[in-house]
Order: sequence, then structure tokens, then C-alpha cells
Amino acid sequence: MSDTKEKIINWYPGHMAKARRQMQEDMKVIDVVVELVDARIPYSSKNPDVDAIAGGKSRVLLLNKADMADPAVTALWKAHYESKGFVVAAIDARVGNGLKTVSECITTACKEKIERDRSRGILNRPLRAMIVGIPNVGKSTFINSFAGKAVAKTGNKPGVTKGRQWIRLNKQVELLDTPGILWPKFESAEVGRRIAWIGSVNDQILITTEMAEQLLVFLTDTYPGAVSGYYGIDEAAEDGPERGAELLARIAARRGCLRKGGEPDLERAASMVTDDFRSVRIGRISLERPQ
Ligand SMILES: Nc1nc2c(ncn2[C@@H]2O[C@H](COP(=O)(O)OP(=O)(O)O)[C@@H](O)[C@H]2O)c(=O)[nH]1
Ligand SMILES: [Mg+2]
Repeated sequence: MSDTKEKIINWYPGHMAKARRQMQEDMKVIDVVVELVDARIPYSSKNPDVDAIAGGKSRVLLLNKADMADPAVTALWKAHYESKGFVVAAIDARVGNGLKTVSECITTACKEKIERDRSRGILNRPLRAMIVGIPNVGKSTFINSFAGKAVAKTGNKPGVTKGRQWIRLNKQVELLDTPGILWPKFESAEVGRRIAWIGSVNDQILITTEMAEQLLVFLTDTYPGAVSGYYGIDEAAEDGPERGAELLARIAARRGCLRKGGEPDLERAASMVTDDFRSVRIGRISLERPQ
């Protein structure tokens, strides 16, 4: 499946069932599940069903795109998921230099298995890992940047699903070359909004002035000074349902987003704000914190 198709896929029950079956099949041949989430929304970009699908497998959680998130909040998430039993690291998958950290996470997560092997006289059996995550969290980027540094694919081996290959990362770790694609969470409007803000869904449907207005309300509440600093507007506005609209109108005016005739072009301002946020121009921002 091409990446573009993957991103615009609609998660009908049939797709979900198929993805789940494939992952359950892959689980049989791996030791550890390496789950990628978006560091800006670790909760909303995490598929809760992985727990059930992974069964008792060792778990590594990578807070990817940490370069875009607020480092202080990322540290809170790291502690949060560590307290839930995950081995956690914050990474930027575009930069291959996190490989050592990730290998260490995998070895730590598999400590018991390594000891069990050792007690049976099995030495240096590579750990087998599979990457999983919802679309757009950086699975392909992660595999590409790590595979680029790693030895070439190791080819088919007995017990491995046909067509699947392993990428030898180092002496200790092999990675399944095809990631497990999971469906995003659909549990609430809040979660849907955050997934839309970071751009993990089809934009044609979702960039709206309302979405940008809600983002501006969130930003001014949570990161005071970020919006006024970037756009040069006064971000103090009377609290109420119109606050987001007021902020968007000020940005439109300030940036000269105007229609013929002079009234503010709010749609254009909304796309601009969304794009500025996604390009980290407004700052490194996390959209949620652990409870
Ligand atoms: N800033 C940043 N961008 C990333 C990172 N990882 C992936 N990306 C970008 O996120 C987009 C989606 O990545 P991709 O690997 O296709 O995600 P996949 O759908 O999970 O395979 C691409 O534009 C990547 O360049 C990261 O750690 N930091
Ligand atoms: Mg991909």
C-alpha cells in the first residue's frame, strides 16, 4: 500500500479486521512491539487495541516527532508511560542517530527473554521487533533511517510470513521491514480534533475555520504569548464562544488576508494558522498532557 493511500484510508470495520489479523499473525514471530506515537499527542495517537493484540509481548514506546513537541511535556509523558510498564524514548525518526537509544530500549524491554535464553544456553539470538502505529506517526521514516545505517535485509527465514523480511539493525536486534498499521482512535471529538490539528487525516474535509479557531483558543490558553509573539497581534480577548473567531480575524487583518472588497478572508487565515502550527513556526507545542 502506498503511503498516500495509507493516509487517506477510511477505517471501515473490514480494514480494521484485516489489519488486526495481519498484526496477530506477525506477533507470532516477534519478541517485542515497538509502538510509535506522535509526541505532540501521545494519548490521542495511541491505539488502545495494541495492548490486546500484543498480548504479553515486551513493549517499547517511542514518542516520535519529539522535535516538534514541548520538551517539558514530553518528559511528563515519558514518565507517565514508564509508570505503566513501557520502555520509553523520545526520538526524531528523521535523524538516524537515535538508533543506539532504540536498540537499548529494545534490549531493556527484552531483559527477561535474554536471561531465559541465556539460562538455556542460547547466546546472542537476535531480538525480533515490529514497528506499529497509526498512519503518519513516522513508521516508514523510522524504518528507512534505521535501515539505511543497518546491514541489508536478511531475507526470508523459516517461520516468517511470506514476503516479509528482516532488517538487521545490529548484533542484537532485527526489525520486521513492514510496519503494523493501526487505526486511529475515534473515541471523542477532542481526540479527533487533535489528530486533525497535527494533520494526520484528510485535510480536504477537516481544515475549517472552526478548527483553526479552536486551535487558537487552545494555544492562547496553554502557551500564552506564543500566538501574539508569532503574529504580532494582541491575544487578550474576552472569554466566550467568539474568542477564537476574534483571534482569527485579528490574524487575518494583520497578515492582510483579505477578500476583494476588503473583508477578512478567514478561510485563508485558518489554513495559514494550521500550516504555521504544523510547521512548528508558532513553537514546539504539545497538545495534551498526562492526567
Ligand atoms: N519533524 C519530524 N517529522 C517526522 C518525524 N518522523 C516522521 N516525520 C514526518 O512525518 C511524515 C509522516 O511520516 P511517515 O514515515 O510517512 O509516517 P507513517 O505513515 O507512520 O509511515 C513525513 O512527512 C515525515 O517526514 C520526526 O521525528 N520529526
Ligand atoms: Mg508508512
